[in-house]
Amino acid sequence: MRTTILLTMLILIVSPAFAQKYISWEAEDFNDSNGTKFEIFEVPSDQPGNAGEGVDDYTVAEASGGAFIGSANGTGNDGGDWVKYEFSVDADDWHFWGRVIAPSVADNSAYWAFDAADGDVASTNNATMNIWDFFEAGELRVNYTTDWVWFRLNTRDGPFEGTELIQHGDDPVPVELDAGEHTLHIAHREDGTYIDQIFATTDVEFDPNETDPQTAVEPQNKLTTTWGALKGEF
Ligand SMILES: [Ca+2]
Ligand SMILES: [Ca+2]
Ligand SMILES: [Ca+2]
Ligand SMILES: [Ca+2]
Repeated sequence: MRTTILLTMLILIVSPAFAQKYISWEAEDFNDSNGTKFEIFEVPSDQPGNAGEGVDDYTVAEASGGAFIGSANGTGNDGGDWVKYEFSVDADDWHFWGRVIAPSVADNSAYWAFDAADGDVASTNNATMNIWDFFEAGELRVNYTTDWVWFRLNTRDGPFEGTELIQHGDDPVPVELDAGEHTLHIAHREDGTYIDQIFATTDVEFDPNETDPQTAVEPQNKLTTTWGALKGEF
């Protein structure tokens, strides 16, 4: 009887871990790149601020995997440089997030595209490419910080009909992906913008600013831990 109760509790505890799906990778672990504007920085990393925007020079003390990508202020905007990630998912609606440092309105965006041909990737907003803004809307600019923040993937005008993405709305629009292999290109837009990690989940409610995705992407470890603890009870 006690075993049945414990097993029922166990199922209730671990079920959400199996119902949810997650993927994540380090921004510095790109599969391919073009150009030289995206650098890999290892922490601690001193970065120039943006005097025109009131951002003092600062040090990035921490990053997942010990490194992140971006371009220091002074590198110049746009340029067509890009990094590419190859990944594989189940068919589903995926909510993408990025762990980003965006300290001012002049250091807070990148371009992106899913499943684009390398030759179509450019530093421009067109039918293929999108702008990913970080605290761009006027009312959000009070949030500028040199600390890492998780941002939902968003776009100013969308590449896919019907999938306008909302940055901070109550009803965020996911990216609908078929089963199998996909690519994500991130192309250079504003210097002084840094990316540490990319994370995606099918759970619309999941907020990586509240729960470290590292705990979510390793449900196997959590299950092992739970079983180990329960064995002690028996
Ligand atoms: Ca901007
Ligand atoms: Ca800049
Ligand atoms: Ca576009
Ligand atoms: Ca990283």
